[in-house]
Amino acid sequence: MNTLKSITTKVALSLSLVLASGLALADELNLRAGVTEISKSVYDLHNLILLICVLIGVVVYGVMFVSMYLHRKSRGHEPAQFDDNHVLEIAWTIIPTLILVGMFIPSYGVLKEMYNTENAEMTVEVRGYQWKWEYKYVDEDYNNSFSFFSNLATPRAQIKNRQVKTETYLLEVDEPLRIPANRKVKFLVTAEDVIHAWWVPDFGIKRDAIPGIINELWAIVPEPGTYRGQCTELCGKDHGFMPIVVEVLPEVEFDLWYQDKVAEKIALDQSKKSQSDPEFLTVSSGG
Ligand SMILES: [Cu+2]
Repeated sequence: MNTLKSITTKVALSLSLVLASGLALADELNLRAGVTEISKSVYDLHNLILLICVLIGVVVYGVMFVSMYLHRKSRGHEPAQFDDNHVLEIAWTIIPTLILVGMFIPSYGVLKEMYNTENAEMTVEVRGYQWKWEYKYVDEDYNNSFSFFSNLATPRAQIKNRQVKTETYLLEVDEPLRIPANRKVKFLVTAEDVIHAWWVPDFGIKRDAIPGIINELWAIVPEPGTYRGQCTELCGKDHGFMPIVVEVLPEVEFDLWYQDKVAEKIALDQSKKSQSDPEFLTVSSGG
């Protein structure tokens, strides 16, 4: 009796271990849930559709293998001779249609929300270049809009294998895109030279950056932090060297940074103007 008990315990333990490692692997291979409402709805939708597909697979292949096994030749089974069966034909037309409609309804809701860029509180133009990104903050007063490039900052020694590669290898930039937490930010995605694609997995957003076309995206990120992404359209030899880093700042901190950037931009414009326009120089030095 004790032996049976110990065997049962061992089997139960091994089964739960297999199940746990299977779940861990599935979690690792699965889509990530991300941090925004949209990325979470995409994740839930993905799980739901995957579950429906797996169930359909189990039922269809189950019926197929069971009927092949039960009606095999060695059992002396005679093949059926009927031509058509209206009940079956109607059933295999209506059931998949209902399943598709059932998948369409939740998908449509998420897609519609993903494309809803209305009521954004700020706008950033994202422009892809071979091989870097440019971010332009479109200010209400257009003259105060400022922009900067975001270049790969991974040391060359790491790329050339002369230094140990860090965890964020090829995912570091000199100046990240900064956005505020809890505010709806609209991104206008385009490109200067060839087609790129802007993707931040944790935000659940990704759009092609196409020269001459502006694609819209949006995100509300609830948690401050650093989020990383990559260009996802093969755009040339350095395609793997144009990462995306988004630093989400608490609102107050962001506003201070934004004001500094605008002030810097105004100062730069004035110094440019004073260099190229002697009259401006006279007026400003006279005043
Ligand atoms: Cu690329």
